[in-house]
Formats: sequence, structure tokens, C-alpha cells
Amino acid sequence: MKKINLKGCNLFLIVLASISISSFGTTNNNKTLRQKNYPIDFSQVKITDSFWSPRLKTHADVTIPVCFDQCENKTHRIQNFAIAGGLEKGEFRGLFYDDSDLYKMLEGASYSLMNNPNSKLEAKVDEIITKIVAQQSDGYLSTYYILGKMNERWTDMNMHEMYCCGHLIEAGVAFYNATGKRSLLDVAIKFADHIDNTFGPGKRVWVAGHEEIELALVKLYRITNNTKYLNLSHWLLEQRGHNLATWSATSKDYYQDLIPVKELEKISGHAVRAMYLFTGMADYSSATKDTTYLRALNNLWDNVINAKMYFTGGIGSSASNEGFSADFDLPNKEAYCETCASVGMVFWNQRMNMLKGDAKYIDVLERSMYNGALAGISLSGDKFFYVNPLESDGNHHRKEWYGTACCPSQISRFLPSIGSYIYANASDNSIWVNLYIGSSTEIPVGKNLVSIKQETNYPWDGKIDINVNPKKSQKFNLKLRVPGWCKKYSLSVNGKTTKSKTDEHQYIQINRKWKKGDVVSVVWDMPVEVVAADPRVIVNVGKRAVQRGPLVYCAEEVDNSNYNKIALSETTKFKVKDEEISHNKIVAIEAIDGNQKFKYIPYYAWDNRQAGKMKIWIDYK
Ligand code: FUB
Ligand code: ZN
Repeated sequence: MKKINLKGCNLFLIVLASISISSFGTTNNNKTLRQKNYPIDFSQVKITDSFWSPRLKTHADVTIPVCFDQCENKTHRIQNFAIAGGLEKGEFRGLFYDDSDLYKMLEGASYSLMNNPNSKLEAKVDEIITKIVAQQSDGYLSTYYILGKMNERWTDMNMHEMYCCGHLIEAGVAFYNATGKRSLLDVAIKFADHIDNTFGPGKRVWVAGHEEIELALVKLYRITNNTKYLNLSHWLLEQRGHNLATWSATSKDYYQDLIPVKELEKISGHAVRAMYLFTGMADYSSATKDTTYLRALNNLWDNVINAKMYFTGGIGSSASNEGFSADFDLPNKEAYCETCASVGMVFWNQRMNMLKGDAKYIDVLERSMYNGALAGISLSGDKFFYVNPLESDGNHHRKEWYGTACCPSQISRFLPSIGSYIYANASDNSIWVNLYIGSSTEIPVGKNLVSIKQETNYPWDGKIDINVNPKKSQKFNLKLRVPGWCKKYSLSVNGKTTKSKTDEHQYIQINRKWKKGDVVSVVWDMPVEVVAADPRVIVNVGKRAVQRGPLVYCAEEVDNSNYNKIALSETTKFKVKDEEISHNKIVAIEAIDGNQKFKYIPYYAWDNRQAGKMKIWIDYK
């Protein structure tokens, strides 16, 4: 077994082994001095690999129809809009934030349209948008309040009115980017204007009970170039921590309202709220030259990585607050690890990489994406986890839907956008490869355009070929992230072994004059690694977990008749084997120790066969 040193993941100790729309809203469009790099939007990236491509196909063929069916036929989400808009008779049914799920569904469908134009799906989205006609003349929109409670609107800061507006903005921007149609974007702008007219300096005070609108307003600013949305986002961030909210003193921590956000040092409260808040703070920082939030973002990141993140990249250990508890309190069976929180980790860590240019953030992003988030959806694309424990007695299973359906709609909007996390560029003539996913794109470098094509079987093996084809030969710097889990690699350019150094931000830099037909080949050594937890995580003392490349592995009862007895030791040997689960290729790991054998599968793929027990942390003898 080998030593592994997960940079930036100290928690796992290594023991053994009417507004003019100016742009298409990609982060490339508003270049500021603040960002170290600018991600290439997924709409410019074609994923061609054998790992994500089938998942994206399943998302388009199964997940989107399932989500629409739930919103339209099995729950009242679309009817709430139709009734509130006077198109149908009836009353509100569901939860006060249900509007947000429909918006997230529309966002995911729009992203899917960008990847695969589909006139039937576009017509379906158009049809749903025709039912969103309940908007009040002043711009207000919440079906929960419009249907019978209008006199109570904007009276309770926890009632998610701004949260729903945030998701409406994201959906409106997505559908506009996908189709050029302003139908939903105009509704979003009108609602955002209503909020801007009602709240702010010299107007009403408000602390958003569930963050989300802050990051969405930066998105709206980026697509409209109207600074009032950026200023409103800032004002909302600054409202927190000043005793302005209506909730009790004991709830302030839950709402991230205990102290001003720039003073935050330790992560606490509700996990999804925290992720959206920090993403919003990072977005505001990158859209301005304001550095006020950077210290807090650094401290919060250190705290979550060193003391509060699970091996899967999941966060939020406690069900009682859907969020954080004490440092190192990371129970396995009771782990909450909401799917939305793992997706939130992806959002926030991408922003941190943009701001600071360090690959350690992409290590965390990759961990959360391939493990904590991807486990949130079945291989069949029609069942979802809300809670993602690291161990199960056999009674935790994905469901078709949830009363609170934030996680299905979250994963449905996340999957089609994963192309946004692969590449970035910067004004210093650099191209950044952050994730290794078979894909192609064209990246601007100065006035030149460079086609990049990655060919790889990642995450099943670590060999990557990157074809670099500039329109015109040009000197630029190709930066390859060295995955934090990788201890050894080889690199060649056009077949010639090339010596390289990893820089202080964990990138290999290949600065040369590139010409058509150049090929970079890198092989990240990808052995099975055995990992021990920080001893302060009491439940994992005397246990070990296994990881290969970016994937965390688990043992399921269905594969192991000796499940209750399996253990690892210093002499355990590992063999990797190609297998299939529900027609999806996986690489399984066989652990062999004397007469004892057991099988591991990737954690994201658990609970896709016969129900049974599962564990990640296994006794070590
Ligand atoms: O409140 C809206 C969403 O529902 C939150 O983000 C989730 O944690 C769940 O509580
Ligand atoms: Zn959720």
C-alpha cells in the first residue's frame, strides 16, 4: 500500500497507502482584475467521454422527463402557477418554496438544450413558461403568497421569496442563453426590479432567510451589465450579522446571521445556505475589485476542509439543522451530506479557483462532484438521494421524489453544466485544464483560437491525451492541474518525454510555441490508496477507506456475503476489475488478504442493485 497525501484535505490523514442584453452571460464576458482565470462555459464544451456522456444522455432522456412529470402530474408545482395566474381554478398545494424547484428544472432543461438542441423539449419549456403569468404588476411573484396570502408577503424573512427569485433569475438567464428567448428572463428581471425597488439603502431592511439571490444577482448583472443588481447583491450580503432579522437569537447561526459575513471564520449553520452564501461572496468579489470578503472565504475554506468535510466531499453532518456541527463531528451512518450541499461545494470551489488560481480548490470540487454529488442520482436517472450517508444498515434508498425536492432539481440542473468545470483561460495567454474529461472545446488566447481535445478513459485510468490545435502557431502557457491525489506522473509532448515541475499552485506549466497537431500526453499514476481519517474523527479510529483517482469506494452487502467481517490490513492487496452495474461500466476493486476477499465499488454507484448494507470506512486490523 502506498502513502497518499491529499493536499488541502488534511481531514484524511495519510497513513498507508429592457435592458440591453450585452452578452451570453458566460464568466468570460466581464473580465475584471480580480479573477485569476475565466472558466470556459459548458455551452462551448462538448463532452465525448464514456463516463459522463452516458450520464448526460440519461439526464436528457430520463431525468428531465421525470422531473417535468413530477412538477406537472404528480405534484402541484405547475398548477400552482396556472392557478395563481388565473389559467386554472384551485388553490395552492405544496410547500412555500416549491416554485424554486420548477425554476431549477427549467434551468436544467435549458442547459440540456444548449448541449443537445431539442425542439420538443424547447416547446415543452415554452409551454410551461406560458403558465408563469401570475406576476403582480409590481413584479412580485410567489405562488404561495399570491394564492390567498398576499397581505402577508414580505413579512417573514425565512419564507424564501428571495430564494425563489434567485432561482427564477438563474432559470431565466439559462433559457435566454439556450434559445435567445427573453420570456422567462423578463419575468426574472421584473421580480429583481421589484426587490430592488422595495429593499436597500433608504428602503426596507431585509435579511434573506435562504441565500441564493446574491449569486443570482451577480449573474443578472453579468448578463445585463446593470450595476444595480451587483449593488443589490452586495447590500444583501452586508445585511447579515447586524441583528436586523426577525428570527430568534438562537437561529442566527443557522441563517449565517450571527456576525457580518466578512468576519466569518468558521463554517456553521445550514450547509446549502452556506454554500450559496460563499459562492455569492466570491462572485461579488470577482465582479468587483473589493477584497473585503477574501479573508473570510479563505478562513471558511480552511475550516471546512480541515475539520468538516467528509471523505466523499459531502458536507453538513447533522440532520437537525441540515448543516454543520462541531469540528470533527463526522458520523458515517447519520451523515446528512445533502446532495445540494455537495453541488454547492462544486460551485464555491470553482469560484475560489477563479479568484486564487490554486488547484487545491479543484481537488475539492472533483471530490464533491464525483462522490458526494454524483451519488445523489441513480444510474437509471430516475431516483434521487437527498441525504448521502457514508454507511447504511440497508434502509437508505434513493426515491423517485421528495416533498422538499431541492435535490432532484439540483442534480438535474448540475449534470448538464459539468462541462463548465473543465477548462479556463486567462489574459496572460494561458489555458488551464482543471478536470480530465474526454471533451473538446475552442479557447480564445489573445486574438487566436485554440482547439483543445482531451481523449481519456478517466476516471478509470489516468492516461490523458490533449490535442492542441491553435488556428495560428502561438506561444502560450498550457497549465495542467496535477490532481492532489496523484503522487507520480509522466508527461510527454509530441511523444518526447518532457521534464516538468509542479508550480506552487499545483499546476504543470508548459509554456511553448504551440502549433497545429501538437499532442500532450500525461499519465497520472492511479493506484488504489488506503486512507486513514484524522484521529479526531472518533468514529473512524481503527478504520480505513479506499480511493482510486478521484473516486471514493465503498463495500456493499450485495457483493459481499462476508460483509460483517471484512477488514483491511497492512498486507491487503488490491486488484482492479472492469465490471458493469445496470449497464454502466465501472471499475471494481477486489481486496484480497489471505483467505479473505471482498469487493469495492465506486461510492456514487451504490444502491443501484439489490438493497443492502454499505460502508466506506472499514475495520483495519
Ligand atoms: O429550503 C430550501 C431547501 O430545502 C434547502 O436548501 C434544503 O436544505 C432544504 O431544506
Ligand atoms: Zn437539496
